[in-house]
Amino acid sequence: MKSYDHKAIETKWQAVWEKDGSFTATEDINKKKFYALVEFPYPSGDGLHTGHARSYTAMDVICRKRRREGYSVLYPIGWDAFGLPTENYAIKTGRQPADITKENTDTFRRQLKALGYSFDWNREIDTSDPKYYKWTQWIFLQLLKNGLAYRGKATVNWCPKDKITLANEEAVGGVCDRCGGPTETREKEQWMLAITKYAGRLYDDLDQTDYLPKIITQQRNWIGKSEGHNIKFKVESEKLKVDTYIEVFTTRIDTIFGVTYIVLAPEHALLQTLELSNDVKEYVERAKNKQDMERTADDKEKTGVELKGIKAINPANNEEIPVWVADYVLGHYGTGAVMAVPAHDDRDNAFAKKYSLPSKPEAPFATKEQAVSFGATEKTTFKLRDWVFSRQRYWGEPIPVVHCLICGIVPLDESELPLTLPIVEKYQPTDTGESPLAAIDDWVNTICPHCGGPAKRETDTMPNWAGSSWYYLAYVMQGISNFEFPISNYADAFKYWTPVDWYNGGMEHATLHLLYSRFWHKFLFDIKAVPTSEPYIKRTAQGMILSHGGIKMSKSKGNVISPDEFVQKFGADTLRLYELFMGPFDQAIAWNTDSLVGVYRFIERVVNLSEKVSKEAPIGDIEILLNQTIKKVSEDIEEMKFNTAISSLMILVNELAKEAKISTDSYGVLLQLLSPFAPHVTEELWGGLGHSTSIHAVSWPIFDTAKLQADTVELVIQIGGKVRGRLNVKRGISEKEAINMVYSDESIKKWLVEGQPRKTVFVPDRLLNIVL
Ligand code: ANZ
Ligand code: ZN
Repeated sequence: MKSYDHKAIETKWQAVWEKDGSFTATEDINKKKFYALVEFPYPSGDGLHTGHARSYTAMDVICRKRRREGYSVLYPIGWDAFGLPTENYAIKTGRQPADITKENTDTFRRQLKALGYSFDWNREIDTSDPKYYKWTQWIFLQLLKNGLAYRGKATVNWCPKDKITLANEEAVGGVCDRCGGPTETREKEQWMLAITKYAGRLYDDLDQTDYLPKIITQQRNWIGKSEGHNIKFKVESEKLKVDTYIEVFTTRIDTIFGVTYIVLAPEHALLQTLELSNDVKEYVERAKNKQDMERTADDKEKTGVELKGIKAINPANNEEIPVWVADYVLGHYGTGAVMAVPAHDDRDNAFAKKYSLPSKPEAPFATKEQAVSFGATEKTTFKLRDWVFSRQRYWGEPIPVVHCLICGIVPLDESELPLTLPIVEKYQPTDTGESPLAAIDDWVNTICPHCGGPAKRETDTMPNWAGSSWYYLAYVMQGISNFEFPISNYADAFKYWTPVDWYNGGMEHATLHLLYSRFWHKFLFDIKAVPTSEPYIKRTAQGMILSHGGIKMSKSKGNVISPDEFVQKFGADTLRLYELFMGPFDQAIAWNTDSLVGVYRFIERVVNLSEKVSKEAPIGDIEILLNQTIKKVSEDIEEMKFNTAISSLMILVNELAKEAKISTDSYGVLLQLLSPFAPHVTEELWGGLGHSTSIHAVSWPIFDTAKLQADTVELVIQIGGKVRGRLNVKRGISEKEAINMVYSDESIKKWLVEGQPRKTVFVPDRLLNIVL
C-alpha cells in the first residue's frame, strides 16, 4: 500500500501553482473567454462555511475544465466587507471595524487557499477599501446626476433596540432580523434609488438570460408585473367644492357591474382633503404601525371603517356605492384604491360579509368595449418599490454629497472621491436615529463645492447592497490603471470579460442582490459605461448544506460545521470531492462525516492503483468504459450533476482495480477526469507518470464516439423456449448471419434436431429465438 500524505501533497502543489501564476487571468484575444463568478463572502468572524465551499468547489471544477478546453478563464474572489455584524462586533469589543475586517479576511484567505481554488488572487477586492468604494460613490453620483437618486419620505421599519432602519426583508412579521425584538414603522427622509423606472426592463430582459427557471420566477414575482386597468369613480359629497374622482386599479375590469363598494388605503391622498370622524382618524393612525405583509395576509381578519358622508358613483351603471377605508389596500400599490367585487374576489367577499355589504353574483360581465366606454385605460402596474438607499450607521460607504443652506444638495466632484470614512472613537448609533457620523463635527462641517459657503456633509451611509451591486465589474477593473478614473480606462477589459458567463450562488441572494445588480448594470449600460445590458448570462444555485440530522446550521444552535477540521484530517481534495458527491448539487443535504471518510478511501484507492500502472500494459477492454466515463463526466459537469460524475469515476476505479496491470493511458484518463475535483493528488500522481506539464494545463480528454460501445455483444440463443447457448458476435450482425452461426456451432446445433424450426424471433445484439 502506498501512503497518501495529503498534507505534503497539497502544500506542495498550492505553492507551485501560486509561484507559477497558474490561474492568472489574461485578456488573451486569441482565446474565447469564460468569466465565472461566485458570491464573494461577507468576512464574518465565523470564518468560511461548508456552504461557501460547496459553491466555490463547483465553480472551480467548471473553471478547471474550461481552461483545458482552451478558454481564457477569469475566476475571482474578494470580500463583501461592509456590514452590520462587523460594526456591532466592533462596538461590543471597542475595536475598529477596519481592523476586524482585516483579521477576518486574513482567515478567509487562508481557508480558501487551503482548499486549492483556482482563483486569480491578483484580482482580490474589498468593498470597504477606499479605492473600491470610490467607484461605488462614483456610481451613486451618476445615479444622482441622472435623476435616479433622490430624497424621499419613506416608511421605514425601525428597530428601537438596534436604532436602525431596516429593509422589509429584515423586519418580516414586525420582528427585527438582527436582535429578534419588535420593530416599528417610521416616516423618514431617506436617499432613494428609482429602481421602479427600470421595472419593465428588469422584468422583460429576463427573457435574454439563462437563469434557472426558479430564479427567473423569483425575480418576476418580486417585480410583480400586473396588467389591468385604471378607472375613475366620481365622488358625491356635499362638502366637496370641486369635482373629485377616486381612481382604482383593477385586473378584473370585466367585473365592474358587480362592484358594491370602494375601498381606500389609509394612506390615500383623498383622506387628507376630508374632515375625518374620530373613528377614521384612529383607524388611519393604527394602520401606520403595520407592515404590508401583516395587512395583506390572507389569514388575517380584514378591518375597516366607512367614510360617512361621501359616496362614489359606479361609471358602469351610475349606482351610488359606499366608500370605506381598510388597511388590506396598500397605499403605494396601483392607485391606492380598489373597486370591491365580493362576488369574485375572496378578500372583498370576506370584508363584505364582516360588514354586511352586498354582493352581486348575478351581475353580468362587462366587455372590453363597454369597459373602455366607462373610461377604463390599458395600465401596467408593478409591485416593485423604489430602493431605500440610506442607513444611519457607520460601517458603510459615505454618501458623497453635502447639504448647503444656499444651494441645497450638492454632489462632490469626482476629483474629491473617495470621500473616506473618518476613523472615530465611537460609532454607537444615536438615539435620534442619526448616523454616528453626525457626531463628528470636523468631518460634518465643510464648505459647499458650489458656492464656497458653509455646508454639512451627508451623514447617512449606503446599504450593504451597494458594494455587491457592481463587484463583478471591479474584478475586471482590478489591476488596470490602479483603479483610477475615468471609467473609459476599462472599456477594453469590459468588452473582453463581460458579461459574466456563469454565476453561481445561493437562492437567498437570487432576489434582491440579483435585482439590484441588474438595475445598476442596466443604468451603467445606459450611460455607456459598460457594453452589455445584462450583467450575468447564466445564474445557478446550490442547495444548502445542513448540519448533522438535517438541521440548519446556526451559531446559536452550536452546530456549524467548519471546513478547517476536515481539511486538516483528510485534506482539501477529500473535502472538495465530498461536498460535490454528497447529493444532487441543487438540493439541500445533511453533512455526514462517514461518507466523507468513504471519499477519502476512494482517493486512497486511486493512489494505490498507481502501483499497477505499466507502460507495456495494453489498454484492453476497459477502453469502452473509459470512453463512456469521459462522456459522462464531461456532460455531468456542464449540468452540475457532480455527484453522478463522481459515481462514474468510482465505477471506473472499481473496474481498473480488477485488472492485473493498468495501462498508463487508462490511468492518465482517470487522473484527468478526477483532477478538477481533486486537483492536488491528481497533479502529484500525474507527475508520477512522468509528465512534466501540469495536469491542469493539458487538454480536456475527448471521447471516441466509435468506442462508446463494445464491438462484440453476447447473443442469447433460445431454442424451443429454452436458452441453449450464448454466442459472442460482432455488434450489428443480421438475423441471417446469426442463424448461420447457430448452424455452424456444434454445441448449439444439436438442439435443433428435436423438431423443425417454425419461425425465428430476432432482437438485434441481444437474442435469437428459434421456435420449433
Ligand atoms: C376588482 C377585482 C375583482 C380584483 C376580482 C381582483 C379580482 P394583482 O394581481 O396583485 O396586481 N388591488 C388593486 N390595488 C390594490 C392595492 N393598492 N392594495 C390591495 N389590493 C389592490 O392584484 C390586482 C387586484 O388587487 C386588483 O383587481 C384589485 O382588486 C386589487 F374578481 O379589482 B381587483
Ligand atoms: Zn452652496
